[in-house]
Amino acid sequence: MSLALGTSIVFANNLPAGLVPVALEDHPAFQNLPGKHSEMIILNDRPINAETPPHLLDDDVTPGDLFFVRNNGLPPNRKEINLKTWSISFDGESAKQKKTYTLDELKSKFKTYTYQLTLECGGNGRKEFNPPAKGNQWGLGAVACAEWTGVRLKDVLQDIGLKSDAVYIAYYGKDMHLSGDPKKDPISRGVPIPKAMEDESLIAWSMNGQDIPLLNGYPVRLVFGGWPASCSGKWLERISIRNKVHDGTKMTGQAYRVPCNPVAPGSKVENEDMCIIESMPVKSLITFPKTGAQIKLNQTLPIRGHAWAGDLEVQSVEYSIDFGSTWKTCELNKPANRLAWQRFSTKIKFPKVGYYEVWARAKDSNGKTQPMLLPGWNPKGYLNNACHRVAIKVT
Ligand SMILES: Nc1nc2c(c(=O)[nH]1)N[C@H]1C(S)=C(S)[C@@H](COP(=O)(O)O)O[C@H]1N2
Ligand SMILES: [Mo]
Repeated sequence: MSLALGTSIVFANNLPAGLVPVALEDHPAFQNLPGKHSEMIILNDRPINAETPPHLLDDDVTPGDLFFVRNNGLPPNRKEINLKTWSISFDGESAKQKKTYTLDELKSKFKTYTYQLTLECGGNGRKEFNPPAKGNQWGLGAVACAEWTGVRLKDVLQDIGLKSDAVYIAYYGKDMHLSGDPKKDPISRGVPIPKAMEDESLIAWSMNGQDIPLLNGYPVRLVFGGWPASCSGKWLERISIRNKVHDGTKMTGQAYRVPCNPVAPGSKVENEDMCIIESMPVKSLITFPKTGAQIKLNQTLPIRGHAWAGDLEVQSVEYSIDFGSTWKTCELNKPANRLAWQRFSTKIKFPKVGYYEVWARAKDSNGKTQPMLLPGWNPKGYLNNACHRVAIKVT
């Protein structure tokens, strides 16, 4: 916690176990995540989890200091990371050979690609679900779209050779389990082979032309745009090519899974009725203005934000100022490349003085739209893609 506060806690021995210093909840001035903006909202410090307020996600490409952090364990220390010797080993029952590449070998042997890729935590928006789900109470800001540079995972997999029975790739990172037990993984997930073989699936060493921030996986990580960000292994050391759906930590049971069929809120769902989350649902975020903005009656309010739709493209974005009763179309840009979020914008005139909410609603290329209030409840509180609501006062 001292790390997050940027100073030592003088009477730390007296701090009741489990009590989070109040400074971490609501005093940005005290917060000090290395390499991160001071207005990041820290949800937990062990492991570190921090989200970005929506109005700070206004850039087309999210800067590194504003990229959310979702850790399941303890990240490696920068001092333990040696760029010259860092390597990624490939193995598994469906690998034709075992092989290890240093980072330098990866960079020189394979062609480099750069894509803007959207990552969203599967639990983003969890705090709105009722009955509530355990876990980080993410608001809206566990999403970002950065420009990632690396090699295509498929080029490396082709160099290794996949047996015909290959089903899944699994990652292992250098972070440590919270218990400190080196035999336990904090998380080890992955993706099915078809997702691994997409052009945009990267082993990336650079975010926005710079080193990846330590908390986001420095020196190298996987990036699978459009899928729950939990698939995108950080501090990547090993990839295993599996002949079955990977069964690593947080792949099985209820983790990163939703009921295969809708259930009533509060239901208990058996493990065998839970399905792994793959492509994320269509969603949008208003990044300007900040909620609570005030304008004069005869002024025009510019609105803008981003929309994304998992593996799909966003077809349209609409806005409403009357609680979803009527909708008007926004301007919508094409994505910079597949799996990048898309900018939407419009200008709004309000009919009279008073309180309004601006709601945004995106539609994906299959014609699916965001739910206005909440999507189907699920036990772990994943996939909340409800419309973003921003409060406006017209005076
Ligand atoms: N090695 C490792 N990779 C990981 C994680 C982790 O804890 N350890 N967290 C996963 C989860 S749940 C998410 S949402 C994303 C978050 O990526 P970010 O911290 O760069 O935003 O990383 C994923 N990859
Ligand atoms: Mo996540």
